[in-house]
Amino acid sequence: MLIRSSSANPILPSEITSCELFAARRDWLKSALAVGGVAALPGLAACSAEAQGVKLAGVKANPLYAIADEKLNKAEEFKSYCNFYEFGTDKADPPVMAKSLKTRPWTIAVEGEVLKPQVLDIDALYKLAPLEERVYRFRCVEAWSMVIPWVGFSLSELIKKVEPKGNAKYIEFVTLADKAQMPGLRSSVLDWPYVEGLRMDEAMHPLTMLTLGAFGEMLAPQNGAPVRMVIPWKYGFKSGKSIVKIRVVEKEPKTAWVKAGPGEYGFYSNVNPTVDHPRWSQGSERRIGEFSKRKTLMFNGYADQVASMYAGMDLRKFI
Ligand SMILES: Nc1nc2c(c(=O)[nH]1)N[C@H]1C(S)=C(S)[C@@H](COP(=O)(O)O)O[C@H]1N2
Ligand SMILES: [Mo]
Repeated sequence: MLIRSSSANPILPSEITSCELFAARRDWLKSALAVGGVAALPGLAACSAEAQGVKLAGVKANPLYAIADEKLNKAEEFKSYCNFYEFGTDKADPPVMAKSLKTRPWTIAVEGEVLKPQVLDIDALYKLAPLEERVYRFRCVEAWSMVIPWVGFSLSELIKKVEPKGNAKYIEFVTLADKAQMPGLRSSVLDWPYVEGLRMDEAMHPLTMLTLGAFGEMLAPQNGAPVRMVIPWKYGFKSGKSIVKIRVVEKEPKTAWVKAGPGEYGFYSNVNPTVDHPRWSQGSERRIGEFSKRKTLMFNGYADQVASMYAGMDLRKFI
């Protein structure tokens, strides 16, 4: 089991959440130190709390989701090898281009076929349910993978609160599309905003995680600050980053990747080593940091927990 001392250096996100506050501290530090040495201070380059690597307090490791015999990736690997097309299509773009993403104020609207629609402030989201650390395998369709200690809680905690109506069949995640902050939106590689979705039973599955942090810290901007999805048995692109809206809907959402390449991507996108992507064999994967390849597991190793949701479905057809 993974033991992580998250009570060391406990800073509540609500204590340091605004760019203004950072600016004020910076100015104070500058004058306190007078000229010299200011550039070496942490936290001067960027604006958002997340960019500073703020530690999360009160996070408990959930032993149900530990992975016994696979090593965690390094935080540096996770933070430097990223897919976040709003900040550029190269893996090295988001760590640089997302630095100044403004993550406060930030709200997340939960609406649609629900009895109690809500607009939640990001800091209220931190208090919605106890923060858990869960170690999940994460598999990108481009056949690389990592093992990440995520911090957050089951999405079902939030969905329960809005009370879906009887006709609620799917959930749609809409992520930030702000031209002023996201240079990647100038490209038409995807139809913005980046939209992803899940069937209701998938959304309510305990593994499906609303994620606020990783490696004991708030999510870095390039990893989807301030809030993203993580669905460990599906390809990485289902895990939308920097979410602003969750819609509960009746019909299967049109997702950004299905619109961009219906011949390459499907709505379900379950990790499946027996069905290849036209451009990447899905039978094996390269774990970032390892040299030789390893075999990809059905449902990314989560078959015991999730396979029953797809009983009777032809997974060659419903990709
Ligand atoms: N908004 C948004 N979310 C996104 C993406 C994106 O381009 N935009 N890329 C997806 C893809 S393809 C992957 S593999 C994961 C990568 O997450 P990571 O960079 O934090 O490892 O984010 C997913 N979420
Ligand atoms: Mo991906």
